[in-house]
Amino acid sequence: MSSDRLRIAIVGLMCGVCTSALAQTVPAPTTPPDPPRFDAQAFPNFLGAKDLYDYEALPEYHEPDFVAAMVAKGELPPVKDRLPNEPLVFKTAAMPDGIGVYGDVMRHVVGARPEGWNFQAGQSQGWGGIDIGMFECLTRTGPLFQVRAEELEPLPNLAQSWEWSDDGLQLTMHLIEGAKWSDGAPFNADDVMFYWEDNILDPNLTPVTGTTQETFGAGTTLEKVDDNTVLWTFKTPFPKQVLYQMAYGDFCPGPAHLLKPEHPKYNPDNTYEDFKNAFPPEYMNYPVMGAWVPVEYRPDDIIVMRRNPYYWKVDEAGNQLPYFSEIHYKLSTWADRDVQAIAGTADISNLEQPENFVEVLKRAAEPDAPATVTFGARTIGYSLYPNLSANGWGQPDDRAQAVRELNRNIDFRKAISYGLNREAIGDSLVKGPFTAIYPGGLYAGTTYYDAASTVYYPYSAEGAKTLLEQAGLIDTDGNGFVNFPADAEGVGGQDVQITLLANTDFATDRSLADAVIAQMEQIGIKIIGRYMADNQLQAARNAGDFDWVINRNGSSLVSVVQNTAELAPTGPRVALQHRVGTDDELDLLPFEQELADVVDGFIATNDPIERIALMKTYQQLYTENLYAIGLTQYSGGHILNKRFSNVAAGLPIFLFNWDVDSIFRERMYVAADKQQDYELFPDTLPGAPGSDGPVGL
Ligand code: BQZ
Repeated sequence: MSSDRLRIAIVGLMCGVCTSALAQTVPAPTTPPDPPRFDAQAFPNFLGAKDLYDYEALPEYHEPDFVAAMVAKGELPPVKDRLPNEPLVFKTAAMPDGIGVYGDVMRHVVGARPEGWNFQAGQSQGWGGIDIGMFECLTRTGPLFQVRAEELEPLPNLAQSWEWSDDGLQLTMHLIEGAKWSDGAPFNADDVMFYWEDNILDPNLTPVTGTTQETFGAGTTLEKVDDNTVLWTFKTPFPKQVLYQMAYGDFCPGPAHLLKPEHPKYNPDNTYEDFKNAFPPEYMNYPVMGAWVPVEYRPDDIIVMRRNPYYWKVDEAGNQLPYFSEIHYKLSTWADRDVQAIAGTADISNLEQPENFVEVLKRAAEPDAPATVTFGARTIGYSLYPNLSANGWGQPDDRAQAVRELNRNIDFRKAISYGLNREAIGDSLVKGPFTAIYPGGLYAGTTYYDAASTVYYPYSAEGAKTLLEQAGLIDTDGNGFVNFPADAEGVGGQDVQITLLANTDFATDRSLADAVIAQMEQIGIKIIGRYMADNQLQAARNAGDFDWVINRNGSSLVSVVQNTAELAPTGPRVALQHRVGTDDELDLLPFEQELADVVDGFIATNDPIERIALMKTYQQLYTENLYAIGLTQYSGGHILNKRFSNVAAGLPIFLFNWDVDSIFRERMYVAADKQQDYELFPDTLPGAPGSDGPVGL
């Protein structure tokens, strides 16, 4: 028997005694402390879903003067012929400042870079509102932050209306009729079916947000009924949940009239890489259903977009939206976005990196500050995700495989959690009431959160060390770091070395990685940081090429109803930290299977009481078993230039979706007397797809 096995045996033998020793060193789990009071939090003026907008034909329509002049010159059809039969009409009563006026520009800054325009085939446009502004989806959820809880259901968007069959196994969806892409081509069911059949169902392609057929329920099918109608068929009755998946990022079809000729199924000369890269960022005037079209791209500098002359939304006076004829996306860093927005050289930013809070709030407090900062609920949360697969996902070598085995050991995961001083982590980001201790799972302050169901392993370095020993990890060579047991395959007796993936696009991700590395060292675990830019990190993460990864959580843990399936390993390639391996099997731990069953149960029921109960069970399972390990939770601030109108109160930077969706940019405006002269291409409209730049008077 090996020496350390002997040591553990002796420890075990003495267990009569040590259980109490263990109890002494490892504090009992508790519920997390309540988050500090956060008086800066603003609250929405809740309203009904139908109060926001509806679809109807209006007696007359209007457009900016320069567009009317182009119509007069015969360069464009009249506005009524560019609009659908029943445009989407924003209700004035729900517009905080009412009907707006045309003019001015909204200036954004983004911290990532566009890979190309083929979002549906997996290319990122640089985030920060670019993709959300270009690609409209079947339903819409961002604006739901202001909708009364009892009326909460995804809003119609490209899908104007829908009805369920009596047995609830079919959903007939009516698309907006007569709408057009920004180049004038008709939008219809063929665009929807191309996205479904030749992107989602095509195993060679994965949309940016990782959409799969399972996203809409295992075995779900979709078929075209006619040009404006599609029919969904489900395996379980009334899966109303699925309407949330038809919103941003999972069902936002691209222009089939442009994409299909490049797809290998229809163009055998093209490979899937050719198709994915067929529309690089240099390709201008890419057809969209969104309010603005890219007309100018200067690498590492700026993307300029001009109004979509066929945009299918109006205000109650019949003014075709948007009110801004131009928007900018400056290509810089996420941190610079805050700096520029509070300085007034940009107009909008999500203050999502606590490292910037103090400086920004100091400037915002000055009377001549060009922008305001408003805080919503604490909906930004970071967690540490240990890779839980031991089935070959990501082709782990011996060391990585040994780490996976540890990750799957509850004592090891508890040791990590006890070893994390979350209060210190929060304070290392920003002092004050912003951050809260976050054990993991659902967030305090959100709809389905239940404190009593939340298990919190309070900070205790001693407790952590005891649990590491319990997991068979002892510092056998006395260098301060624990070692693998001598008989561990290929790594016996070596220091336990764990790599930690972290995103370099965000200072917060790096700060958290540094804190985790330092605190793990305190308990004897050696962590090596692997720092990568976002696109690279996503590729490594999706390939399973990681031991641990730090992740800013998505909307599922905030809203529960959005991306619900992602709350657990409900499918082969759904969970961030556990996917099928080389044997195409998911080697779930028993609690993971329970989590998946609870989430499937939540999706399958519409009973609000049952749902609340299910989420209590979910929270208990998640936090007790440390499905992922929470690091911190805080509210982000929304920086917005003071000259903008029609901004709803209590906007969270992130809930069902990001601010840039929730805020309705298409109905925001600047009053005439406040308008600035920032337009780079005044009086121009997008040109033909692929042509250079906009076309003007
Ligand atoms: C907001 C958002 C709009 C992606 C991205 C970025 C990527 C993730 C996430 C956020 C950026 C901004 O978030 O940080 O404030 O503007 O764009 O899309 O974090 O790295 O992969 O999921 O949305």
